[in-house]
Amino acid sequence: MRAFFDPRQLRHAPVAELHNGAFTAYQETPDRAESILRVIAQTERPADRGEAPILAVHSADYVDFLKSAHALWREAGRDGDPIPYAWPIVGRRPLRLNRIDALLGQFSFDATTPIAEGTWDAVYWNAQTAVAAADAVLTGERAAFALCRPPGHHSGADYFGGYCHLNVAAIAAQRARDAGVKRVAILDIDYHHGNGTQDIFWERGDVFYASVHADPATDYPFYWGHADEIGGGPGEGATLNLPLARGARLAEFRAAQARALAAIRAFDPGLLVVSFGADTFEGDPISYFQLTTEDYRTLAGDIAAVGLPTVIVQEGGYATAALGSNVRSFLSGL
Ligand code: OKP
Ligand code: ZN
Repeated sequence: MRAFFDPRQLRHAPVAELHNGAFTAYQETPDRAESILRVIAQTERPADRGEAPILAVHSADYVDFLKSAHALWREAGRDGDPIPYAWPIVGRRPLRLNRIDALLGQFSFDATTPIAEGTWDAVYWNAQTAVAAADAVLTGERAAFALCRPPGHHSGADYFGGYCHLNVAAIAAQRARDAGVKRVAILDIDYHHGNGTQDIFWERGDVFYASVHADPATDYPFYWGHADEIGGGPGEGATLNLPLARGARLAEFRAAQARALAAIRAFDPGLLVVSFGADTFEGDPISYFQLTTEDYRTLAGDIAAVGLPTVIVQEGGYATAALGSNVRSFLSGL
């Protein structure tokens, strides 16, 4: 299977994050990509398709903000990496403020995700990696792997958070739509609900979003991913949320994924994007499912059996030493 990666994706390297009330070492490290690179025979560097595929998903003012945030933080006289800490709560009147502190809140939903000096460069190439994998499938490959890092599925059209800045799954899906694929499905099997992806396609009847994830009653991102969220307007019925209780093993996960795949089959898409997170692994340091390395091959086999051209984008997975093996297992099942 063709795999894509650009070494500039490593340039996003924040030092610390706010985790459970304290600053701890940033979990979403460049090492994660290195762990996957060690098990993949070869990766190709993506072509540069410019900002158009990014702007097909994200708003122009948000993209401008991402490019300038770190420099604005420095201009404000600050050391370290900007982390949002003040938000216009829902219902607050919209204001157009220029102060970096206000912009950080305007364009984010949580305080877990810094913007480091190299972040724009890294997420730009992260997006190109997703576009390249989509293009490979659009030109005849049965499946292609985008070694995305950082992940993307928590990022919405105009917000970052949850280690995500640009929504790589959404960018790949929209790329396929813009190439003429009439209906696209996204299967999100990261431990966490992909709130950004859901928001982006909430009112869209042409992109189906199905997610198996930890119940947001107990797990991040809390405010999205409940079973009664099914999409709105023309997108009503094109969102499917399948939350699972902590402790889920292969049997429960596989049954939920089977429901998602049945719904995707019924939607009859021309292309499938899989948001693959290996943070469902039993050894993951921030998650509470119990999948084994071998289980990923089984789950991928079920996905392959649907027979759709498939773009796999990497999302989470924080047991870094095992990450490569888990990804290899998953890709082998496809
Ligand atoms: C990104 B992806 C804080 C827990 C939340 C952010 C998790 C982001 C996961 N105690 N931290 O979905 O793998
Ligand atoms: Zn996750």
